[in-house]
Amino acid sequence: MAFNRLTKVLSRVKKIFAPVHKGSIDEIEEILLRADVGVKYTHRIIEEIKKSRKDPVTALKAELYKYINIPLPRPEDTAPMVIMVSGVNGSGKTTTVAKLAYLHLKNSRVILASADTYRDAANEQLSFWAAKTGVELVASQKGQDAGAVVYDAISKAQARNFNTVIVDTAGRLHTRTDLMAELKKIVRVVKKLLNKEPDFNLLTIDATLGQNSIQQARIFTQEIAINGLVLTKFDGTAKGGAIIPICQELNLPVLYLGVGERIEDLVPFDPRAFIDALFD
Ligand SMILES: Nc1nc2c(ncn2[C@@H]2O[C@H](COP(=O)(O)OP(=O)(O)OP(=O)(O)O)[C@@H](O)[C@H]2O)c(=O)[nH]1
Ligand SMILES: [Mg+2]
Repeated sequence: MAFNRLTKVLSRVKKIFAPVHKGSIDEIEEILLRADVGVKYTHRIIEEIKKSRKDPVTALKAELYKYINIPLPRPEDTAPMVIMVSGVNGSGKTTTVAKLAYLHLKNSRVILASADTYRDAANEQLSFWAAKTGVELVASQKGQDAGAVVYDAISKAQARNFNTVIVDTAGRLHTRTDLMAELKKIVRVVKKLLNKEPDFNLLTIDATLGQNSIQQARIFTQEIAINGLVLTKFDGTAKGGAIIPICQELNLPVLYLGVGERIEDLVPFDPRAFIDALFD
């Protein structure tokens, strides 16, 4: 993404750490807690700032970087690339799938799999986005087997040389074991057809929930091999500091930030640019 555009989109992230510029150590501690960094990491960070010989802003930036710079998944070099998106209800999956399609369209032939066969209007919602971006879609009907939809999408990709398959899945509470089994089934279908896990197995997390999102996210990571996070609704949230406990407790990198409801409102995550955006 062009640097200017990145800066512009990131400007929608709340500058939760701007007051640090003028803050005492006690005030910095309060700012971190208010931003939902959490007690554990706030204490660690404050200790490091006290020990550091750098100024507090530089020291804090270095600490933040340490916590959110997590190794990225390495996709296999075999087509089609598969991106699967799951998460709890309303966390922004379908919107993220549409945004990802828009991003990948520029240098790839993209096909969407509408594998949310649970909710009434799910297929309509994704069809709307597909039409808007002009991207190919394998539609579904309510009650249809989600694995079958993914099977069709991958088969179509293989037959017609699509190189990116993006899979939308049904929103599910992490406590619904039947729905968690369905996610595993989708993964099995991918494995069977392509002899690999989804290259990007993404979990959407609603950033406005802050640290409260961690427990439910953890269950997903125990069920399927999630390898990256998308923090949605990051525009305007005051709890953006929760990114630290989220990355650390789940031991997963953030790959994208959702910063609005429009199709272009998804930013590939760059830790340094992101940290700078929190300060000024
Ligand atoms: N402000 C803002 N709103 C977002 C963002 N991402 C998604 N939304 C909104 O959040 C709501 C839910 O988004 P969906 O994409 O339908 O969420 P979902 O996870 O697919 O929902 P279910 O399929 O019902 O589980 C919609 O109103 C979106 O416009 C974002 O980054 N910022
Ligand atoms: Mg959805």
